[in-house]
Amino acid sequence: MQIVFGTSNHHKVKELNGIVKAYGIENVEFILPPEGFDPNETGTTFEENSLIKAQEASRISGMISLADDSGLCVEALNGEPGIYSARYAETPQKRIDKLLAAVAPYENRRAKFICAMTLTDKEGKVLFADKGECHGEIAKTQAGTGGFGYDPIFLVDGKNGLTMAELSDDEKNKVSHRGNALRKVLDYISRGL
Ligand code: ITT
Repeated sequence: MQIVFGTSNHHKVKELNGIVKAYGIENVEFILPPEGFDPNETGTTFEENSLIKAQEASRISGMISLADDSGLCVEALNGEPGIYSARYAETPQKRIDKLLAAVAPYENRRAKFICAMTLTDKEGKVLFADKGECHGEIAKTQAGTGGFGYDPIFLVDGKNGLTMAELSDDEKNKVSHRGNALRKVLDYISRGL
């Protein structure tokens, strides 16, 4: 079964397919939305934005669709950048630099990645929604080249001081917010759509 994944971020699709493979479900393939996918992310929560993206993907493809809305929430910054993680600064490196500067005055560097996922049918009706989290701390300096986004400055709990960007793709998928969310979606799909 092909499911449209409503995103413009190719890193997410690559991760998704790795998570599906490790999960071992057969006949599920995530494909990119048709050209023209341009959702208006006007929601005020991860859940709302994942619903907006999934419904837009269903609308333009006429197929069952999944979408995620994700981001990094930093305790000392009252949960920022949160749903604005992709819009926090112009480029990935500028976003990292801005976040390191913002957290610098604080001793508390606790943070978590959140990923909300929504699965919609071909008419855009919600079939399933849930979320995944990944807990850790903001590093003092960036390290690693894997993953994307804020991975080089996120120290994953239980990984001996390694950043998310220093983990292999499979290791990241096992502990990541996206892996934790997608496995719940795959559990739902396994029970029969
Ligand atoms: P789509 O909306 O098209 O899916 P996007 O990248 O704009 O792509 P989001 O609105 O969900 O997606 O924003 C997520 C941002 O949060 C992303 O651009 C990263 O900056 C950050 N982020 C999310 N998941 C991440 C991960 O696994 N590792 C590092 N940063 C992540």
